[in-house]
Amino acid sequence: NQVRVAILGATGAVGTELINLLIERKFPLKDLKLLASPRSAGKKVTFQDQTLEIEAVDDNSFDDVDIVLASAGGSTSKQWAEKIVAAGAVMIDNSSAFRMNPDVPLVVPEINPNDVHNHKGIIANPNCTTILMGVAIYPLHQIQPIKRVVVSTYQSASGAGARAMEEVKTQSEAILKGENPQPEILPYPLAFNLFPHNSPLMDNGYCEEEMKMVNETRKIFGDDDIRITATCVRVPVLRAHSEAVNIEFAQPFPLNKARDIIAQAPGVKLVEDWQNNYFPMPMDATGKDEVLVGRIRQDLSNPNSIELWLCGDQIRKGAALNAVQIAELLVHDN
Ligand code: A2P
Ligand code: 11C
Repeated sequence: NQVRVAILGATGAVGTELINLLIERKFPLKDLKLLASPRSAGKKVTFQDQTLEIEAVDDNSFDDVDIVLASAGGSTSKQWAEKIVAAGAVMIDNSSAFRMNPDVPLVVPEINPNDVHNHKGIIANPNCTTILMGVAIYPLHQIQPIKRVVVSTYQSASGAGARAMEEVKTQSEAILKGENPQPEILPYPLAFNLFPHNSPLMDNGYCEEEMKMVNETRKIFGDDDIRITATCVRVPVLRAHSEAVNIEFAQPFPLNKARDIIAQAPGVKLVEDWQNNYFPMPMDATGKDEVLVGRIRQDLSNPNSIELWLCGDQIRKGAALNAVQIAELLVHDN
């Protein structure tokens, strides 16, 4: 059961991690094709003992491919989706282009694995902040339905791509030298700073990133009644996102029970050392598969609510790992 895979956006932050994960998880690869823009054509990528050349995506790129892992932005996904599906491949799309399309399953394997069966050629990978929160709170929702979530995010530069990560590094060095660097990728300086998320603002006062957390969580959970409000913020961290989550139920949720459930939940690791005030940190979540969850505590202002804090690698579980897990579900089911 060997699979021919193409990565669209192979030179990007997520694309690079997709290559690593396919190798690391021993995905049954028959062939791996690395696609990007014409800017990258001919560049070489070395992993383990293999060297592959990046190809510029074109009309024939998908003719001999079974699964396309796409992470090259929404407009590139929209541009190629029809060609990918017409070629008979399944597109696992990391962009937001098709997530809310009713014909496109939106999948987090720990939450709604069976939804992969309902695809018509495209399966969407949710937004990173949505995935990380969903993996942590869905096990609680299964025991006692969640009524309302209030979430604040602390999002790393990686969510804006490899070039944004580079910008934070060079900007930090420049500021330490006393210079005043101008941002080129992100809208404002992120080094030694933070700002509300850089996605477009909507008429309701929320930005797109915040509304993704609302709408995508409802779709993945299959529950349109959950009320969610989010504040998303970009912080000068390289590649793991953090979130403060307040979760309200219809009745009190016993803390010990919540802690036991989180400790056993798939894709989650409980990280709590109350004596030493040690809880999840983006530095510790970087490179890890699990979402780290801790500081589970009673909300003093509401007997029916609990608070928790989480960190997860935005590029791995927030993007590439979730996409590879979806591909694994497809392969195992065939
Ligand atoms: P390239 O490096 O050739 O520009 P990131 O999210 O880290 O910024 O990465 C974006 C990825 O999407 C890169 O691999 C980039 O390739 C790819 N990409 C961007 N625009 C296009 C396009 N028009 N066609 C194909 N790939 C694209
Ligand atoms: C961020 N979550 O951290 C975003 C990036 O819909 O996939 C990815 C946006 C998306 O900025």
